[in-house]
Amino acid sequence: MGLLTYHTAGESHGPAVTALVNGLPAGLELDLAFIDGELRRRQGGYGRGGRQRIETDSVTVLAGLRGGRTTGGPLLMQIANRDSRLDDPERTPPVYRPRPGHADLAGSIKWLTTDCRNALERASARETAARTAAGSAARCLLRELGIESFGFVRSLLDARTEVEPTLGRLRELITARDASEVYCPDPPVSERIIEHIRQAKIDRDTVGGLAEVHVFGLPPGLGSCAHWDQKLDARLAGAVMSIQAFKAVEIGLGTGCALRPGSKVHDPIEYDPARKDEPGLGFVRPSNNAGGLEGGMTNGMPIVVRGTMKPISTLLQGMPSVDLNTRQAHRSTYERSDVCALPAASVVMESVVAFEVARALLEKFAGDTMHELRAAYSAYLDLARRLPLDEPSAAPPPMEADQTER
Ligand code: EPS
Repeated sequence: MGLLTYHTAGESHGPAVTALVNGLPAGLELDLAFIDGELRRRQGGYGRGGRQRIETDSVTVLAGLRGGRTTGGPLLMQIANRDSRLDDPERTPPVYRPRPGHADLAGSIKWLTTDCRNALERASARETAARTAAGSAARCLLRELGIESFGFVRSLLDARTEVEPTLGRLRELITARDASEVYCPDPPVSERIIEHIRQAKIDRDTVGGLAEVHVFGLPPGLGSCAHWDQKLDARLAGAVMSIQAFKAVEIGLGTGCALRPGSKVHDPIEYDPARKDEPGLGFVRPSNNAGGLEGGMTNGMPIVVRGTMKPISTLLQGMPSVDLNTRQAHRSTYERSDVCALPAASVVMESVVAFEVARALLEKFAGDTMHELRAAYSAYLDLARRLPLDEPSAAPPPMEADQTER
């Protein structure tokens, strides 16, 4: 069985966007209602523009599924674009005045044209519908092993929730988040976020913010410290940074690590025998500044990832720019867009994070079928609980009085 990978194809105003997922084990029950539910969540959120009143995203599986279960072959999912008009020059004209912040300028020059259309169609966040489908399929796999995720909006401008998600409160938090028009599980903060978005719309401006994802129920040891490209924190950072309009990624305390000494950053290690049957094997940490990742590996605590989304680059008022044909100063072209897509981006972020976690899981417990995956996973946890396995003595040598840890 190969590595778990996915690729997307499709233009924003082409006939469809697609996701091709390779490497899912056979026998995974794909919850299509769940995937469609996530697609609908991605379409929502206060601050979206007119496009989402046209689209009703739903996945059509074209390959890799039989009787509701994966076959082991490539899984091809398609989401139709109702606003399909790529080859209609009247409704989808060339764009010669690049929007600062969008892919327009760099993309048109890259492909040696003054028309930004091809680049912007592919760079468009419409593509994140396909990523959400792929990530939600990965979440179906994670759920089989009791691994759950929670994505939400942490802040927008000065409105910030201090809520700290825990596995015990997961259902309650999901209900609160889903009752919020901006996917923030804190009603007073939610109201302030909506007010900021409303004001940005009045100002013909846009706003971004922070989205956050927590992943619960992980065993220690996913990812690897053995080589840089196997480090799960690096892969998560790459996946989150690849989401349209994301400009920064933090794990756990993140940039806050620079402001504290080590004793206030590192999470003490404790052992609670009552929790040895949990995926964390009983190793508990009173804090989680590491965001569940040490040495590029999961440590048994929840993964915590935060991403910074910049404000959408299509401003109703335009921005100073240059016409690529005349090289004369001209305000950038306005294309119908969103005032804020941060709530939607929190759904996309949950998807891309889940995909990387599923990938790391399948790297460690590779198998052609779900049977093999479940067996390998539980065999690993059994072995880890029985540590030490074959070391000559479990008792550590006595420490010299002057011996200090290096
Ligand atoms: C986007 C521009 C808008 C957004 C789009 C991303 O599209 P349109 O020009 O068709 O109004 O709606 O996002 C989506 C279509 C989506 O489904 O998220 C852009 O320029 O990136």
